[in-house]
Amino acid sequence: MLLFSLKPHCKLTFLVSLLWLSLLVDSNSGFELDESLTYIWPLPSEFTSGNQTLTVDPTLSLSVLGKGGYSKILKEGFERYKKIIFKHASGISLFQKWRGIRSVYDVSELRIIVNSDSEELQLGVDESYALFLAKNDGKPIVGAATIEANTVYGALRGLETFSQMCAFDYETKSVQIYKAPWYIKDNPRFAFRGLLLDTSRHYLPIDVIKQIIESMSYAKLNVLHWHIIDEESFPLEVPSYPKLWNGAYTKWERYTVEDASEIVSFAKMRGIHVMAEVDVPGHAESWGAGYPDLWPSSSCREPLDVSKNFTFELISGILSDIRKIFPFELFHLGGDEVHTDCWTSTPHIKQWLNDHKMTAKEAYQYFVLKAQEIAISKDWTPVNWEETFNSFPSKLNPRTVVHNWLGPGVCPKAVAKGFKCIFSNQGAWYLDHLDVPWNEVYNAEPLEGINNVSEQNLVLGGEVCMWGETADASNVQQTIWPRAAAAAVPLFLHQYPILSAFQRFQ
Ligand code: CP6
Repeated sequence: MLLFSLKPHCKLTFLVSLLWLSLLVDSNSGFELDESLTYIWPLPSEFTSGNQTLTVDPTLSLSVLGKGGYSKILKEGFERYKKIIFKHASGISLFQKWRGIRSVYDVSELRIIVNSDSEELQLGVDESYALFLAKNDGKPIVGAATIEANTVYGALRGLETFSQMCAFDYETKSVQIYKAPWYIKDNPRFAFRGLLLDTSRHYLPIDVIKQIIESMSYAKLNVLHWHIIDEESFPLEVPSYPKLWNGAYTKWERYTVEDASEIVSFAKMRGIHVMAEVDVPGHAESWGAGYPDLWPSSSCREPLDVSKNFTFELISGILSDIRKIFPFELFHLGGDEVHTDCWTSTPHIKQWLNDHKMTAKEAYQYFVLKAQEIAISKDWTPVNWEETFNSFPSKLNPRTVVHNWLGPGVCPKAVAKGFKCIFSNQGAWYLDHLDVPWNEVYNAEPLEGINNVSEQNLVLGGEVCMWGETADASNVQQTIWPRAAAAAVPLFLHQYPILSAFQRFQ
């Protein structure tokens, strides 16, 4: 419209400037790589590079060798990464048909050797891999691109690295790997590299959760801590107690058993564990929407009524039902922020405390230990927030994993007593704290204050927490990243570059 209303000479100027503009945009779209840097995040533990440039065939094929043989996890993983690597593939083939340039590629086949055929995904599963990339000099021994791993999950980490090494070159319209030959050996520092998602404060649609899981794999994070329910809403279907999800915000903001299972298998395809949390006895008000007997009284609704057998029957029922959904060996029982005022002020509970000669604090311990026994009886290892350890360290089941959040000091104390620990210091790794800059996330050290190697080995790893009070489907990804990727570095690397060089920008 604008063009037709312009005078002819203006029209020409306008078109010429449009042309310039498009050229400018075009030439700017070729991102300049700094040759001195290695564009892999987190950086692999060991690598050497050279000065060759390899071209990658857009019809790149996969050949799987070793015991791994045919594996759906591997094949689907390869197809996912191929789409990422050749995002511009349609551009490539059109251009090449037109100009008839390059038809010989350095990398036409990716060989993946998987040594074990077990696809069991347990904590500490071997995620190591080696990646070799070089110009194929015609010798039949190794292909130009080879990933070797002990498990399919190690191979997935190798594929992630491979995809990060492939760069689209806007000039030749081809995918290239710079600085070959590459020899990479990589192995994560911690077995537990987590992200907490909270679907109680704001419901997150299944597709959003899947996108988050997919993005976790880009930073090699491997545990989704699913804080499914809390005081605000109970979005999960529990078949044995069908009124529990009356506590959902609406009937559209719910997860069926099938939805939850779909999330778990989506995660497994990416080598990601799902650790579910049922937070008791605090943070559970929403349970009473369906079963008001769980509340101390209708006017005092939290923590769950410690005096009733029904409370523990129901916890056992929930855990039995969801055991079928969550195969991961760790299960989070919460246990944080328990304010016992409703217990001491509600007559029948006050009476019960008297009869059992318990203080409110002892009743808190009684509740947590009973919940732990239930989880253990379902063959789960219980995880509890640090208040449980801070309140009764010598009473906790010795298998308990202590989950830090209040400050940096608890993991050193917990491991000194022989407990396993997960690091989530809120000052650094609570992603809802928007004022924490990425370099502080990067600088948090899960082993801080732990000097003895056998105690260091009790730290399973750490987790960044995306609490849901101030984040919903519209902004959750933007709040998680890029800072979650900053935490991925101390979680993945034994030795990582210190940040002092960057700190002057702060
Ligand atoms: N919900 C639950 C929360 C928090 C915790 N547990 C929390 C507390 C303080 C901050 C952020 C989150 N919202 N169930 C603590 C583990 Cl600053």
